[in-house]
Amino acid sequence: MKLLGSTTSPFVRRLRTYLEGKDYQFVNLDIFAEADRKYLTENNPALKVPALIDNEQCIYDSRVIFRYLAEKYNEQPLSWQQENLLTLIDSVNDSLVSTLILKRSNIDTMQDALFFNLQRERIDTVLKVLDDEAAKGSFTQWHYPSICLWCLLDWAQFRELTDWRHYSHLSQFFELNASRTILAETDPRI
Ligand SMILES: N[C@@H](CCC(=O)N[C@@H](CS)C(=O)NCC(=O)O)C(=O)O
Repeated sequence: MKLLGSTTSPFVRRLRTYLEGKDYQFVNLDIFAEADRKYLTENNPALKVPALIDNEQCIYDSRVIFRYLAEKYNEQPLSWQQENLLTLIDSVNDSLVSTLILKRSNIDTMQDALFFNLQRERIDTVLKVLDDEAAKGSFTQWHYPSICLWCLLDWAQFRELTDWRHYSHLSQFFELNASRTILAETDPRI
């Protein structure tokens, strides 16, 4: 089994973290370089990472890949509440990925314009909800939604995209899990 990704993608890191101890090969791509882009196109025409190749089966999108892996390893599917948490986490992740790409396109992402205002509003609203969920104990266990949340927070910090440190429950959740070995092994800074 091969996981196509990059070391910096939070969507890939969540799966590498989930796959800790499992037998698979991580294929590290430079998704904006021509040669790797060709390989990525052949395996995921949506041109995004992650993608998973398991024998003849190729799966795109971290969410679908997680579903595939949970079934493969006979693990419990996520509850509807966890699916919703994942949707919230992904919504911030997607807004921040767009923000990063716009910044790299030399666009002022702090400007007062509809698209940018919508992203900022979503990010603030969702982080507040996730902070409340952390306070209620939704991320007490180290399950897939917790992994996804941790990878999002660390990536937002790494890329300096949004400051979430004033959310005390998110900060506490982050610190509590920061010493996990797999998170050091998948640190995008190394
Ligand atoms: N919904 C996708 C999102 C994946 C995604 O946005 N990946 C980013 C890297 S963090 C990417 O490949 N971006 C390339 C692009 O947008 O062109 C998933 O969950 O796998």
